[in-house]
Amino acid sequence: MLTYDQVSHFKREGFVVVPDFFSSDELEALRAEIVRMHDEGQMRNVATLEDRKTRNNDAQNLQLIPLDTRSDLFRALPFAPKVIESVRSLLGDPVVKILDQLFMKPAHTGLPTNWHTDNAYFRISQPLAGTAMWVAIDDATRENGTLKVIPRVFDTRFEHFPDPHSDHHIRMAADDAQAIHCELPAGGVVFFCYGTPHATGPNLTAQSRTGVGLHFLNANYVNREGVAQEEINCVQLTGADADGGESKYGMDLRGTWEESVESVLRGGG
Ligand SMILES: O=C(O)CCC(=O)C(=O)O
Repeated sequence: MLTYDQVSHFKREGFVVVPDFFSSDELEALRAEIVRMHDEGQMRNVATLEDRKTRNNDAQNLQLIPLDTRSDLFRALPFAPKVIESVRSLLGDPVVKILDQLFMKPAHTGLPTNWHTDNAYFRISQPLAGTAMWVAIDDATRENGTLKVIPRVFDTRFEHFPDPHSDHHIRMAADDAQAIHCELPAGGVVFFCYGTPHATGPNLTAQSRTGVGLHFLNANYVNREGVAQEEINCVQLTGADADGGESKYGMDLRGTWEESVESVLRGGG
């Protein structure tokens, strides 16, 4: 799925933007599931006042984690052949999916997510051995708080502090002037490695904006590295232990992505 140049860009810069990753049908199905989960009240406002406890009722940073237990479509997503092929070309075999979540910023009141690296959570020794795949569910612009990244610094270890405006996020100091704003159309994705500092801005527009984040890791870094097993949701995607999710979900999800998309589009969930 990814070209040689895209893979080289990821390894050199610590991220790569792929603007046309998901088709309009796939995007419509993902959106339908997000609307359903939102309407069911499943999302949580993680934004707080400075005490990190009192809920911020005026502004929101909505987060939902995990997704695979709430939606058959999201459970099938990591098994989409283009997702598997992309992450194995970035990380090398064998690859696992360790986490999935979404971030919704409501119109006008959507708050930023502050600068951090995913490796501050996962703590692996080779920051290029893991990648996030951030999916733009809506056209992602500077005005609605698209993802921004700082290139080429993924080997640096940054000190992180509790984010005073969130009940669990952490943040680091970063120079916004170095940021690349990844503006991309809905259906596009950004792959960025665990060492890459990233953040998102506030949503100043009249439409809500959602990003979905999936995290992948070269399986050689699971267990012997800092990834906390209780925090993650490991599914082996490639290599000798890959079973299509059978051991975790009780069914083999390989080859089911297109069918799952069609099922949601037909209204079957
Ligand atoms: O989409 C967002 O608002 C936050 C994304 C993010 O911080 C992440 O994927 O780690």
